[in-house]
Formats: sequence, structure tokens, C-alpha cells
Amino acid sequence: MARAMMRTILLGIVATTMLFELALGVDHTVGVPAGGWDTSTNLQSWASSETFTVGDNLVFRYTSSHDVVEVPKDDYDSCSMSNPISTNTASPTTFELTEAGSRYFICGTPGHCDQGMKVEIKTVATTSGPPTSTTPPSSGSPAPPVSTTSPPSSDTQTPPGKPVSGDEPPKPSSATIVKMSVVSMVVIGFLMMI
Ligand SMILES: [Cu+2]
Repeated sequence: MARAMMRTILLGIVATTMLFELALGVDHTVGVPAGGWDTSTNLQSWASSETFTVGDNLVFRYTSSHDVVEVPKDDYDSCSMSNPISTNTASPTTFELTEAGSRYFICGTPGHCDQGMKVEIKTVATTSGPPTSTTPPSSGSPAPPVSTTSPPSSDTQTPPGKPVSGDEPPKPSSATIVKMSVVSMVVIGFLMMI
């Protein structure tokens, strides 16, 4: 009896985390897990194996010999960079997929696009209502650490342990939620065995 109840509770947890995943969107890291944003990965077959939904993020991770240029379809077809929509050189570069339709990305390093380093991303609309994501597109580079070299002035010192007001609590990232899902699955699998 207790085991059945535990299973029900755990299934509820898994269902809830899956709903959160839908609401927050999924990060798709280009080429992963078999490859990456490079000349040796079959990026077309990677893209066709993924489902991109409005609200998801497209993440490019690459070395300094590559970059990411978003281009119109004509330039994508001809590996031209005459009308770039954006040029990005700081890995990781994240694009938020805000609307349904196709977007086109190529590598700007000479020769790489012709070697197949290009990908078309076809985003489909969500099936469960309007997109909920309102986060602005990431700049692609992490914020530099805040400098702490200046000594605190004695007349504005706050007592230790006092909470800083105005700071929002950190939101769980979708990666965290994916991890939570995986953990839930493992727990369920374990319960099935005992
Ligand atoms: Cu490249």
C-alpha cells in the first residue's frame, strides 16, 4: 500500500517537472551529444532529430576557430555573409526561438560553411497555449565577476548576516529541471525493482 502511494507521489513529481520543462523551454546545444558546432558533425541530421518549439533555446558551443552568423535563407544556401542578421564570436552563444518558422546559421570562418558547417532550425509553435517565456535573449557571454577590491567604508557597514534586499531568488534553470526529472525517473526505476 505504502509503495503504491509512493509511486503515485513520485509520478506526480515527474509530471509536474515535465510541465515545468514545457513552460520554461528546452536548451538545444547544437550537434550534441554526437558532435558539436564544427565541420565534422552532420548538422542537418542533428537538426532533423530535434524538435524545436517556440520558447526553446538554441545554444552554440565552439572553439575560437569558429563563430556563428545568422543569415537569411539565400545567404545560407550560397554560404554568403553579405547580409548577416547577427555575428557572434563568444561561445556559448544562445538564441531564443521566439517564433515559429525557419532560421539559418552558418560558420563565418572561410571554407567552413562549404564544408557543411551550417544548420537550418525549424521552430514549431507550442501546442499547449501561447509561449510563456519572457526572458530576453542572452548576450552569449557570462557577466564578469563583480570587483571586490575596494574596501568597505566604515560608515555604511551592514551587520553580518543581514539579507540583501531587492535581490530576486534565483529561478531554476531548465537544466536543473531536466536533472530533477532524471532523478525522479531513477527513483521510480528503483522503486519498481524493490
Ligand atoms: Cu567553423
